[in-house]
Amino acid sequence: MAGFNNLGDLTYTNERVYQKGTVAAGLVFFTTHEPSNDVCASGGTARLYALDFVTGTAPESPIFDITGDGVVDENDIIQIGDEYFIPIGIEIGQGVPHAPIVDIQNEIALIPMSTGEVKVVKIDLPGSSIELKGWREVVQ
Ligand SMILES: [Ca+2]
Repeated sequence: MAGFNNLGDLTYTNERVYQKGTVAAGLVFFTTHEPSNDVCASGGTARLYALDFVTGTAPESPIFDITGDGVVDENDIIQIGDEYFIPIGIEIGQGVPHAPIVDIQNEIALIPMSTGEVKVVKIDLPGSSIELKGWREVVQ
C-alpha cells in the first residue's frame, strides 16, 4: 500500500466513485479511482474508504492498517499538528477498483481490480458485527 488519505488532504479533484458501496458493521466501504494526470499513462490511483453508514463521518476507531505492520491499533491514528484523526481511506494501488467485498469474519476487504488482481486489505471492524441473539431448535 502506497499510503493513505487523511482528513487534512482531501484535494483529489479528479477522484471518482464508479461502484456501489458495501455496508458492514455500521460502515460503508467504497472504492474510488483517480486517473493519472498523464493522458498517455494507464493505471491511476485506487483507494478504499470507510465512513460511518449513518452520519457519513470518520469511524470512531481506526479501520485501516496505515502503518503496514499487520495490526490495526492506536498507531494507525494520524496526527496533524496537535490534532488526531482516524484515517477514512487508504491507497490500494494502481488500476480501477471494483466494489469492495467485506469479509467480516476474517476482517479483510477484497477489491477486484481492473488489472485482474484482487487486493486484500486488512480492516478492523468496530465492535462485534455478528452477535447471537437467540436460536430456535428445529426438531423433525
Ligand atoms: Ca498498523
